Amino acid sequence: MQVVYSTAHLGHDVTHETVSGESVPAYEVAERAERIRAALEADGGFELVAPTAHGDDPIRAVHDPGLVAFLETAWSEMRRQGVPRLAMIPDTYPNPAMFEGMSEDARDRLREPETLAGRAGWWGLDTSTPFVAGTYVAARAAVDVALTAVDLVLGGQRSVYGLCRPPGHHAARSMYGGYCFFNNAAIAADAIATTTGERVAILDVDFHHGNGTQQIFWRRGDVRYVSIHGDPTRQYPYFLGHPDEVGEGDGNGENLNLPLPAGTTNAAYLGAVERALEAIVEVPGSVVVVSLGFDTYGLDPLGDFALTTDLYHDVGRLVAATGRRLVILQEGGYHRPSLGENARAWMRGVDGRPFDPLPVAGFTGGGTVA
Ligand code: SP5
Ligand code: ZN
Repeated sequence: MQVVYSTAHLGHDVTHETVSGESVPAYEVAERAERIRAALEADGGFELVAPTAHGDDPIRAVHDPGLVAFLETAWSEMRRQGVPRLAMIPDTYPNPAMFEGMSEDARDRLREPETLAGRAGWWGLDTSTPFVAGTYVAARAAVDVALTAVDLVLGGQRSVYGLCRPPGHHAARSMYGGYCFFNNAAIAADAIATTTGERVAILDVDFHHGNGTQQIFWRRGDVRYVSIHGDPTRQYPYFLGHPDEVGEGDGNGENLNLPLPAGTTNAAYLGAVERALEAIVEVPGSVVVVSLGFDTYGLDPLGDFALTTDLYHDVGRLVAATGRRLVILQEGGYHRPSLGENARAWMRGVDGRPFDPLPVAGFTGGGTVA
């Protein structure tokens, strides 16, 4: 299998994020992608490919030009405004209740502030997504990784893995957040739909609901979004990901959310995968985009499921068994020691190759570490 990878992600070298008002060591760090790259290289069955540049157009097809302009200029503007910080995290966000009672006209007159703190709050979702000097270049490279994976699949490859970092599925048309800046999977799916004229299905198996992807395709009938995730009643992104969110307009019935409880085991998870794949194969297209996260792993510090490495081999196999060509894009996964093996298991499953785990400590279920 070809794996698209760029060293540009290393420039998005965040050290801290803010969780519940407290500065903590960042979860979404460069080591994540490096662990996966190293494991796939050591496996020997994967070919690393560099991305090619795809320009702004595919990004603007999905994102608000204002968001693109903000992300492109934020760092130089921060320097110009003399903000003496290594990372930008806003503290004030426009809660919709702030505008309660205002007419649509009055709301249309709301505008982006000028100070960086205000602008970051205007475009951002949460305090866990710091912006540093190399963020924009890294986020652009992650889009190119996704679009290069699309090129390779449309060029005839059966399945290609885009090792995107930063991830993308929390980024909406006009919003960044959840460690995501541009929505790599949505940009890829839109590019596939535009290029092929076919319908596209997105399977999101990151632990978190992909609120950004859902938002982008909410009213579109040509892209179906199916997500398995921790129930938003207890987990980030908290406000979206419920089963009654089914899409509207042309997109009515094209959005499927499958939230799961804390402690979800391999067996229960496989049941949800089966339901999700039924919805995926209803879509009459040849390509499926996978938003892949390993934060469903039993030892993940952000997720609360109990999945094991072996399960990822099964899921990869089952997704490939749909017969669709796969553009597999990396999203989350924060238990760093297991990321390489989990990615290797998933991709070997897709390739129909057996998986022999390396003899390292890992989660084996039942709350034990073997
Ligand atoms: C791509 C992706 O997986 N983004 C996830 C963003 C999660 N943001 C952090 C939310 C904080 C949740 N509370 C932390 C509890 C740690 N024990
Ligand atoms: Zn996640």
